[in-house]
Amino acid sequence: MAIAPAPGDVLIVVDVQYDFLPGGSLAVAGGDQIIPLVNKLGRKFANVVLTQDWHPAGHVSFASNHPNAKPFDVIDLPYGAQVLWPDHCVWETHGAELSAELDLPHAQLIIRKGYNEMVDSYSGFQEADRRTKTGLEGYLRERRLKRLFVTGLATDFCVAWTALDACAAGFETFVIEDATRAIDADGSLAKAWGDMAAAGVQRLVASDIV
Ligand code: VGL
Ligand code: ZN
Repeated sequence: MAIAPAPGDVLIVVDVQYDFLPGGSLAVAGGDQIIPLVNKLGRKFANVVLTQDWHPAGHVSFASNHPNAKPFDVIDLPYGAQVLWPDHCVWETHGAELSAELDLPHAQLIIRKGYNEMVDSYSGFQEADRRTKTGLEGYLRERRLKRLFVTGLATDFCVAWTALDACAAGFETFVIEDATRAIDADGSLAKAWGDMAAAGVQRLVASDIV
C-alpha cells in the first residue's frame, strides 16, 4: 500500500520516553530502534501529536504501591483489571522525559496521561475508567484531522488502546507496525493485534508511507 500523507492526516507518537527505552524501568525490547523511523515519518506529516505517560509516585498501576504485589500481577480495580507495573514515567524524573533523540520540532501537541493517582490511562484519548477524556478527540476534531497514523511504545498497550479508541471515535486509524515495539506480556501482543483487526484498525509498515 502507498499512502501519501494529506493535510488532514496526523502522526501520533506514543510514549517514546526513557523508561520505555533500553535502560529504563519498563524497557520495551528494541524500543530505541523505532526512533529513526519515527523521525523519518515525522518529516512526511504536517501534523504530529505526541503522548507522554505521566504518573505521580503513588500511582495505582505501580506494584510498589500494593502490599505483596509484584510487577505484571493483575489486580481488580473499580474500573476493571489492572496490570501492575514497575514504577515508570514518574513526573519530574528522567524516565518520564521524552527521548531527546526524537527529532519532531513541528509536533503540535503533547498529551499527558495517567496523572490521576487512582486511574491508569494507556489510551491517549481516555483513562482506563473509559469515561474521563484527555481532550485529544476534541483537539483532533477542531483541527479537522481525520486520519491517524499511530507509532510508538508499546504496541500492545498504549499504542493499541490509543488506536482502538481512535477507531471507536470514528477516525480512520492506521498502526505503523515497524514504528512500534511491544511489551508482549502473557500473549498481550497477539491479543492487541486481534482486537485492532476486529475494530478495523489498519496495519501498515513505514515504507507504505510515501
Ligand atoms: C505503557 C504500561 C504502562 C505504554 C504505559 O506506554 O504502553 N505500558 N504504562
Ligand atoms: Zn504507565
